[in-house]
Amino acid sequence: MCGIVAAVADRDIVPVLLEGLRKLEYRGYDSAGLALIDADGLRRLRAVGRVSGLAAQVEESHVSGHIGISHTRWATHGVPCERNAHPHISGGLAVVHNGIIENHEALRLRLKGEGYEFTSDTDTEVVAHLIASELKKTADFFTAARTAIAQLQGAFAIAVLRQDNPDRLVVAREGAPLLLGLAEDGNYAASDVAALLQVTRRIVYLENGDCAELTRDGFRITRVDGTPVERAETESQLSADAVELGQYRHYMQKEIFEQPVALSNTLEMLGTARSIQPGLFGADTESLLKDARQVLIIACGTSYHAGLVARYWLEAIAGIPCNVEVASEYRYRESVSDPDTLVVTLSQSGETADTLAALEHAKAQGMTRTLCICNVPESSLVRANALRFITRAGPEIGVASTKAFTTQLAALYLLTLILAKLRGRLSPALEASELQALRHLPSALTKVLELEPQIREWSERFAMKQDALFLGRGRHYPIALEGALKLKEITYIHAEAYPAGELKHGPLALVDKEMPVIAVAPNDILLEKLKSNLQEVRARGGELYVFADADSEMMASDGIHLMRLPEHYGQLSALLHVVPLQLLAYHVALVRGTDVDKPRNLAKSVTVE
Ligand code: HGA
Repeated sequence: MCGIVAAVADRDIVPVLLEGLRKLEYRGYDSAGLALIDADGLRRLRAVGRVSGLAAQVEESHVSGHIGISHTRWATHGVPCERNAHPHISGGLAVVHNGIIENHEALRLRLKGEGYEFTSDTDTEVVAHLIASELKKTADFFTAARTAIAQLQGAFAIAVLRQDNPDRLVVAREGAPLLLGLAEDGNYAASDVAALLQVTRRIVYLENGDCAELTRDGFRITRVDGTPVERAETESQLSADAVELGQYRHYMQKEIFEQPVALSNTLEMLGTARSIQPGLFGADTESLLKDARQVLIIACGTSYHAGLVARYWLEAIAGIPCNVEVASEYRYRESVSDPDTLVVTLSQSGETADTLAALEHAKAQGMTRTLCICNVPESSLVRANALRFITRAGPEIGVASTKAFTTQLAALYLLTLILAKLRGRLSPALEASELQALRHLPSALTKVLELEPQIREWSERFAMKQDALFLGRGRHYPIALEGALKLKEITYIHAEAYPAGELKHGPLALVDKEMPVIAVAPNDILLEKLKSNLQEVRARGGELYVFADADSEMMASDGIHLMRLPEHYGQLSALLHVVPLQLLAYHVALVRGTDVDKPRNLAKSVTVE
């Protein structure tokens, strides 16, 4: 989603701003802009579309400067167009903003009453006018900005520049990520470390409610009321390597094929051990998990589906009750809390606004046994949890999540084994064989990827369809959900998933010869039941595409297409069965010619509510 990069330094900061924005491009955005101060005063450039369009404008207008702010926008308020692109200006000041100002309507009314004219439909513009209005009461830029920010409701990260103070930037954070980067030649701020690794690894993470003033030689942080606070400086360990596509056509394809490596990296710490160390999740794992009476998993989108799979494992293997909640629902629901709940938050980026807020909500209810599974080590989520497991999938660029999902599942399986062990439900022999099964996953998954040519063939038949139905049972029902989500996200085909047993309670009415039905059919105890469900589809003329195991007793026949996964994988088969569904969505998208890595309307890390 939106990105912010800001700089005050001895060098020309324009190349730094542009490079920083490029590093954030994969998150998805619709327009880009920057503002800086040069000899002529405040300058602003904005472009709809890619950062390259903004870079072309920069080249044409030859702008340069030592202080500037920049932004990639993913519209929430007002259509994507140049007028709504950030920065927004009021008098001699410019503002960029990530997030949503919830009380923007009331503020807009008030500011209009004061005579301010609005030129955009965004919520952000009120921030610019509000600071300008506060500057009528005090000459101090930082004080005026803080006083304005104190009046904002909602979630935001903000950077402000003022012509009359050409040596300083003001930034603030409340519910959206923002950090400072400290360098020899100046100071920087951004919504993501990746944008600043080009200039520094010395990072100071702001906390919610922090405001900061940056100059070329230093910075100070206060709470919004002006009380000074200290925040620790850390050395970022993230890799600055550009994420290259290599032999692949799209990041999503690359990330699907990276899954065996991503899984071996994630599971590397298991080594050849026959028993699992609870410390994998942090030093206090044992004390926080031992007496937990239930598990509450909170997540959004694909991560939510990983949570749904884990529920089957946690209850069946560890014998612990488990609930899985969509973060945006949980955070506003009046729920019954139990302090002995282990709260597990899942997020690829660790910046998902709803998941972060839901975690805070859980903590406020007195639930302090918190654990996150996340793919970005230095993210807000990782810092907010008592325990953490970092999946080592590597940067995931494609908006449709793939390798983050399978590595989350591997981490959730480890969590299941640890809980089972702490609860006396894992014999040493079972523990050793489960660990062996995990270690074998990368090679099992490599074999599944060999199905790609057959899947490519199937994809031709889906490309002209308007709808698709996905069916699964048990822990493969969430895999059906994930398959439907992948298809929706990147092909724009309407897809729904059902537990196969629900078919005759409604969705069977949709089935006719135009409706492809995709079934996840591993060889488990529900296979016979599923086969009956599939017959019900076939009897109504529905065309079936079945992903079975090598040893499933199923035959292809008229209207039933069958593809066999190379081996049957017990509890872990969900990790394998999702892969052909990812590949199916990818190949259907290729046939339909959609923008695979940046599907319309979507963004990578969902940092707004
Ligand atoms: N609400 C602002 C910023 C949106 C945003 O943060 N997107 O990720 C706007 O619509 O411009």
